[in-house]
Amino acid sequence: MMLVTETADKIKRMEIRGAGRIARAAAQALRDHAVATGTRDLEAFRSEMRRAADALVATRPTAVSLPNAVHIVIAGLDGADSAEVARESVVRRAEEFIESSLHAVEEIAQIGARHISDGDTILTHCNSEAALACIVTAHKAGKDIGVFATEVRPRNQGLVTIRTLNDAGIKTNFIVDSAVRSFMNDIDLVIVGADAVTVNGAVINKIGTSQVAQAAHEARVNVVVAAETYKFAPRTIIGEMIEIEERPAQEVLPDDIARTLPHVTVRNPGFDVTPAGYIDMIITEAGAIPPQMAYVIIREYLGWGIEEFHKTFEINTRHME
Ligand code: RUB
Repeated sequence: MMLVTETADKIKRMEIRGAGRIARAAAQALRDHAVATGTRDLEAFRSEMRRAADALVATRPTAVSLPNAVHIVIAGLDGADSAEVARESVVRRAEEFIESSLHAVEEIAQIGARHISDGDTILTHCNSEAALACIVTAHKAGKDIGVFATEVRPRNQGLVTIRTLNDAGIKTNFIVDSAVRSFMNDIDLVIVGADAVTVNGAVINKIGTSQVAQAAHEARVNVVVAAETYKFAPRTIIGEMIEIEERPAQEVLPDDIARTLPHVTVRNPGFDVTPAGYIDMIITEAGAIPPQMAYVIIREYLGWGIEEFHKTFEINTRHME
């Protein structure tokens, strides 16, 4: 479990962060763990891999890319008839997932870049490799663009974003989160990433995204979400909600100050929900879709319909009829 524990710790500490990177790191950890687990006993191998899968999924609750990736990688365990076959399946599926994830980001970048016009000013929030890939690809295509990037309190992911934009040679304005509305009239397009997309087309992303989207909506600025299909949440089909991670108070207010304020409670949700009505389109590797088509991605692309849940979890359908 050492490799898995190491990766799980890095995800927990946010040394590995961002929904796509977390998913690929989990797939890689499962692959390495499968190779390192030498047992020839099928049952022992299965339970070892399931333990590893659970440890990875338990690290952070919101990014659906994580359980989706883990599910994809270990999906062949049940059907395998020997430890060797099961091991091969985990290795193959993990490698395929990582490759397809990288490919998806490239695909999204191409589609997203076409939505960016010469002369556009784009606003992005947090640090999303999918959103940044669209912006950098448009810039590389010779479009003259500028970017506003937010700071992203309390973890300052905006610093990572401006480093990437700067290194690509893109003119960038760095603003505090609360300045978004002040600059919205200068913005042509908002592009953000996603940690999860629900069946009704709502997007869960870094805290503050919904305020950005609301300000954009008011100013008639289009909001585009760049999200690989493995960020769509199958379990929202059966009514499950996405858990919003509540992070430690110390990220917002140091303990020595908090101790002097006994009546003050810090609230520190890591993510928020942007309703479909504020989103113009979601760009996936399967093409750009209106958010209202999220169900189609979950069903046709990820292969999860209500029937799959019946089979997998033996849901009692009588209540639904
Ligand atoms: C990261 C975040 C990103 C999405 C999409 O939050 O909200 O916008 O994960 O990123 P955190 P990507 O820093 O808390 O992990 O496009 O890279 O998957």
